[in-house]
Order: sequence, then C-alpha cells, then structure tokens
Amino acid sequence: MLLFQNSNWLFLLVFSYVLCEDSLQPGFSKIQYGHRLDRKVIQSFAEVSFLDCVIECLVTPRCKSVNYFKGANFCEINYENKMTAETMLVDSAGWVYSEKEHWPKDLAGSCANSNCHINQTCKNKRYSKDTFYECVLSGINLNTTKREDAIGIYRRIHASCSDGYFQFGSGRLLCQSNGEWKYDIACEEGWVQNENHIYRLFTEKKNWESAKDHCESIDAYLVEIESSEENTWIFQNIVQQHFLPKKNFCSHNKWDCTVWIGGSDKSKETQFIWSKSKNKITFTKWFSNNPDDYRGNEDCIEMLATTGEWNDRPCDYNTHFICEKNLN
Ligand SMILES: [Ca+2]
Ligand SMILES: [Ca+2]
Ligand SMILES: [Ca+2]
Repeated sequence: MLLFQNSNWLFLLVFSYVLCEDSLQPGFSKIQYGHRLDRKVIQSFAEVSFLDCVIECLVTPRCKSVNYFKGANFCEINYENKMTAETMLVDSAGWVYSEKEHWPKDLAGSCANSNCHINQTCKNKRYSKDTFYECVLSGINLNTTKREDAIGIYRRIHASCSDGYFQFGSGRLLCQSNGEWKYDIACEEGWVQNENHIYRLFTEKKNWESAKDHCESIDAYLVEIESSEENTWIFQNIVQQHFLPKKNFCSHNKWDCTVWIGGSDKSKETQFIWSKSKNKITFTKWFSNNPDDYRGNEDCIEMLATTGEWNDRPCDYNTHFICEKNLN
C-alpha cells in the first residue's frame, strides 16, 4: 500500500509498505531446487532478482510458473506448470522452479486485481508518486549481493528507476522483522540533473506567481540562475531541447517562446531578487535594452528560448516555466 500523503514524501521521510516476510513464506518453502520446466516459456528476463521474476509472473495472467537461474540472474516465465505439463519438469542444475499460486497476489501491488487480458502484462506502478509515473524493480546489485540475496533469504533488494525517470531515495528495500518492506525510492519523470541540482521544464503556461506556486507545491522553486555556467547549461539542456521542434516558429516569434525564471523586481523597482532565496540577482543575462520596465509594468524575468537571454515582462503573462530542486 502506498502512503504518499504529503508533499515531503521525497526526502526519506515517508516510507511505504508492502507485505513481504510472512506472506512470502509459503512461496519460498515450496521452491523446487535443481528443476526447470522445459519449453513452456512465455518470456525470459536477464539480470533480475528471483522476486522480480515471481512478480513478472504474477502480473502476467497467462503465466503459471517460473524458472530461475541464479548463476546469471536469469528468469523465465512459463505458460504451464508441473501439473499441466508434468513431463516437462526436468532436472537442471543451478535452476529453481516455482509456481505462481504459491505466491501472494499482493506481491503484484496494484496489479494484484488488474483486469489484464490473458496476453497482456500489467505494468506495476508501485514505486511512483501517482499513476502518471511508472517504475519497476530492476533487480539487486550483482556486485554486492550474496548468494542468498538472489532468492530473497536476506530480503534485501536494490531497485532503480527506469530510463527517463529521476530517482529519489537510495533504492534500498529492506524486509523488516514485522514482515513489511521498508523503502524510500520514488521515481519522477522529466527531471534533469546538473551537479547538485535538478531541473524540470513544465509545458503548461502559467503566470509568474502561479508558476512559482506550482514549483513550491512540489518541494521545488522557480529556477534561480546564479552563474553564466548555470544559464548556459539550462539554456542548452532544457530550454533549447524543449523548443527544438518549434525552432522555425520561435525564430520568427521570439516573444512567444519563453520560460519564466525565479527573479523579479516586484517589491522594489529595479532591485531584482530571486524569489526563493531572496538573494539579490548578481549574474544577469539581459536581452538588449532590458530590463526596460515597459509601460511601468514589467517586473518578472523570463528567458528567451532563442538565445537564453533574459527579459522583464508583465507578471500576469502566461508562459512555460522551470522548477529547480537542490539535491541533499
Ligand atoms: Ca540555481
Ligand atoms: Ca520592473
Ligand atoms: Ca522587457
């Protein structure tokens, strides 16, 4: 069960729990060592832990059993079991054989009660903040694991996020004595890391104040750019990337291709400060003849997607924005 209930869930404060020890006992005790069900494989997976292999079977309606080879952390999920394909259960050194029905459905998380069709696989989204994101266990760390770990005796697993997701937390899963998993991992899409900071461009258009509120609602802040290096990095790696498909449009409509950054002179004209740190803005990258406080009504700073330069603009203008978070 996920318990992400407040906005501080990112920083190791909120642990989530799923059942493990007690409910896994029947499964572990019925593993058949030195056996493998031959030629009934639906699909195979390399470099996964034994429990990942079992879960893969649980989320695949057609699966009835698994073969697992510890030496290569290799998993096969089968569409038969030893009842339905008795003659195919063969001696096979180094392999273990296990049946789906010996494992609790809970292990499949939100997929436990899915309506997936017989030829589908339910994509488990347990280790994510909400249903928009997806992250699955990628298996234990093969460099540090001991033999027992691979079939779950020590009940320690390492998880990591899929490509394209930023990982918060250590990724370590521990089975506690009360039979619950303890873990801190969460995976979020869209963040990009530069040194000790991560950044994410939001494509929805908001006025400056709403953009600032949005960043703060996710424990981030409207981006603060403190050096030429940071400005260049953000421009090249986030802003240009995003506007690449609109390159022609932007070259003719540069004022329609901008993102809010976290600076303004709302409180005192010409004294630009960053909204989160309240620091005076020292490094600047103004577009020519700016800031011009045009019509006495330009207090918020946007970055131009065409050049990475800055312009002061009315704060009620709606445009994209970039949030920044500090790691550690
Ligand atoms: Ca910054
Ligand atoms: Ca102004
Ligand atoms: Ca201006």
